[in-house]
Amino acid sequence: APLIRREDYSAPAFWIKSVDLTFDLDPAKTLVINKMQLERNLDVPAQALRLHGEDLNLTRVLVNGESVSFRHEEGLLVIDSLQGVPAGPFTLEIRNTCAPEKNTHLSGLYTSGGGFFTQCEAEGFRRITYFLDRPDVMAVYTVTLRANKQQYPVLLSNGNLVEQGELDNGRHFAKWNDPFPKPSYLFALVAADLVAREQWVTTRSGKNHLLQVYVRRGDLDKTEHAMNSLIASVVWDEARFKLPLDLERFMIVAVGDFNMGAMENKGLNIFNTKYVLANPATATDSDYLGIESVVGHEYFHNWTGNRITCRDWFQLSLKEGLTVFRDQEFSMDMAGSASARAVKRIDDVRTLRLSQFPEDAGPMAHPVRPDSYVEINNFYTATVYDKGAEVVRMMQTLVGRDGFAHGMTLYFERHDGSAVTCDEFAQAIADANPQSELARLLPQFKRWYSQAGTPRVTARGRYDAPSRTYTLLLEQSCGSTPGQAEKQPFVIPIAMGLVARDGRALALQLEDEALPASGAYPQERVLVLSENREFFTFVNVDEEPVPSLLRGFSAPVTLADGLSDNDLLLLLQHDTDPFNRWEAGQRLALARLLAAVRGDGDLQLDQPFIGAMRGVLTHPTLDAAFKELLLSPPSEIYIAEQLESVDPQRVHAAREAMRMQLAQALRDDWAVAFEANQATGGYAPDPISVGKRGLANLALNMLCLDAVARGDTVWPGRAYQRFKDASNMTDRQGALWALLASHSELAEPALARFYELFKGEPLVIDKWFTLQATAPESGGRVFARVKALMNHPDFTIKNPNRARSLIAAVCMGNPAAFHRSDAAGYVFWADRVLELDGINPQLAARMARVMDRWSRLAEPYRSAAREAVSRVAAKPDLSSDVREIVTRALA
Ligand code: HT7
Ligand code: ZN
Repeated sequence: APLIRREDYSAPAFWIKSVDLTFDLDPAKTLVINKMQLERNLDVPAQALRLHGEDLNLTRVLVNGESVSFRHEEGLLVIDSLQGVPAGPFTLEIRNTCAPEKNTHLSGLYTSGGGFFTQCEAEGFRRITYFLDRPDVMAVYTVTLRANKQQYPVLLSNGNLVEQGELDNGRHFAKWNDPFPKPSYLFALVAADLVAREQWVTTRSGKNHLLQVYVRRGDLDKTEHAMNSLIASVVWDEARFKLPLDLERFMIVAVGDFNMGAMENKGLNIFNTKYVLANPATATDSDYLGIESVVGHEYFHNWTGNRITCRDWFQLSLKEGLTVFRDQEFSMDMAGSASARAVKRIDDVRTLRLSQFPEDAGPMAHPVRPDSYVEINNFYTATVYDKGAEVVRMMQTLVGRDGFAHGMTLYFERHDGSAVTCDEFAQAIADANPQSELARLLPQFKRWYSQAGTPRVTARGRYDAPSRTYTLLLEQSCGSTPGQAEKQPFVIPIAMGLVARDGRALALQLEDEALPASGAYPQERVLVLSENREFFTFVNVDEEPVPSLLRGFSAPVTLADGLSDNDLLLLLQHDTDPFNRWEAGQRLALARLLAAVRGDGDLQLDQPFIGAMRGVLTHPTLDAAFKELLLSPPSEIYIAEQLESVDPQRVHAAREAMRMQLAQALRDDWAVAFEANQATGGYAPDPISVGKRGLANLALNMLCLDAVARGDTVWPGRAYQRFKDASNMTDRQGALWALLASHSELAEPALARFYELFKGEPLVIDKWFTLQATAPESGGRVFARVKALMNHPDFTIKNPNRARSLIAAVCMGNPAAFHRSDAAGYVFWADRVLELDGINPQLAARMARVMDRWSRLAEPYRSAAREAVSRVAAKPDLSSDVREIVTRALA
């Protein structure tokens, strides 16, 4: 497959103004009648009409009702006679068939659980009918669905239902019209036997809207949280950004077979069941939070993505980075308290560091706005989504929250209804804030869109007692990434404060700075680093401070500030910024873990560290959720990222040793914390209750770890009892995990009981597979279990959730089980990628990314890993999806 380059963009030769689609739905052979109104684009030279099409059977082509000759050319249908047609509209009618039940790619029109569903982003519409399947071609759609009424009583498409009725032979039809011009990737249809939870809402303008959540019969009791999240999203977008719901009807449909999380089709969002279905018995707190954020994300796309869309797929972050930023802000606003907001921010930063930082340092590194791709599906990445969101967040930091909201308003004034680029977004935010640092530095700021790699910021402070000045030297650099050897300096906003030895926050007066109107110098400010090296001098500083830099993780960079253990202990105790407080604790833990891994492997925790952790656990006022974050050591993946050469077994051993020592040293405190954090009353996923359940589960885990090591059966017994009696999935799963993670012999009966209880609940059975695949490895038992589970009657590689629950879980979520000195993990990985490639190339390519960082492994892992990647690459008929990943990995 060819490399597609951003610089080669050219406008389409034709516009499709409207399209009238009729579907005769049949799993084996669906007929699609596609009547389009087209016009030549007079701004570009006259060309033949080239329509995209993939895996289709073409039966008829008529131009203005007359048959024309056509030819096929590598995934295109070419009509030469349309070159230079006169200006003005003409009609093109195409008839084709496709085979939904054979569509295992889950892109285009496919069947799942006896119904029909679509997934068109990025290029799935061309698997339904011939079209200009590119986001800058926006058309008005009218859609008629015809299907057997008994099997498919619900017939849905985008927009408004304009007509429905009966047909012969037990069939019926529904006709939908979407008045908003949209790109083909936002088209959707659903035909299935579903039921809906419905809710009418009245928005600020006084308009009534019908919200619907469609699920399979029997799942209605799991839709309340999704509906509440949708209502909250509608309210939030109107309140925070003045963006109202523009549709009479907004539908969410859940489907069990889905490649990603969800899809923002106009007015008809299609969701992976994982992000819709929840009740206290089946879903954990983290599932509840995931649903809120994904429902919000897809809803927010209605403006940032649908009303204003991307000119081309290189601009994907225009909608994805911005919408992730919006869903993060939504979740933070929903969380409420400062502490709960910080917990959410820490969670988001952890995700970024676990997936985006490694991506930016590996063979798949690419700018937020990529320059080229072979397969666009491979670029729905952590960089485009999560780093893209950080870029938007930095803009907000530079122009302020109100300034950013004004920028958004200008963006919609300028571009509503069109397909634009990242440049246009950044320009609108800057133009709405002409006095801002963003406006002053805009061309340079946009390097965040064009340069890949994670910048490294080095900070050195010098206190001069005689002059009472503190000078901070900030320097930046960024390593080379594929195709980008040299980097120009970025614009890096660094939120910061200075902390005195007694924990006070000091006033921050920069040299030559006049007293602000407020009458006091601030205790927190944002320094903007835009050169390779810059000095910032603070005056009237009475004592040598400890700098607290990059507060709230104000830029997606790594920071080397040279702080000592004592400095970090001070920040852990006193920093007014909760993010940096957490960061200080993580850095103290990380330093000890890295010393053990790099040294002789031995980890002996020191009293100052244990004392600090005890201080956190027993702190009288810290929120439970925050304590849990502070007391959880950095993950094995994050530890590995800090190393030049990675031995995953040593990393695992060091982290397990830290967990064990914290379990033993704080035994009594864990017991107190467990008892003190029992959430009372009925289940609610509010931040306080979530925090309590999280800390109680961590405490139980530590108590079991310590007990099993001592041969004590009391805590494992209590955990088993709790597992049996739990009234919600968070507690049940937490207790089961405590047994698994401590290698208790009660883990087996608990697992068996869990399966029996939930064998009819696919999403819970996914958890059952994942728990077993991610349990701490010991002596190869976890890996052996995973291989055995591949033959479990409930396992199928064809369902993406199930495949992820076992294969991705062990390969990505359990480094010590996966990276084996006998290479069996890599052989397993290669076999699965090759197997999946024949079924679902998108999913196979995602699994293939497991090996992105193979070249950093220590021997013998490194050679064995390369061999496995080479074996995949050697398959002659590999999909272009997987080929792009493994080719880059081996480059
Ligand atoms: N915009 C949606 C992307 C998506 C997708 C992309 C490729 C293949 C399958 C897909 N399913 C959904 C999801 C989102 O970011 O909201
Ligand atoms: Zn999105």
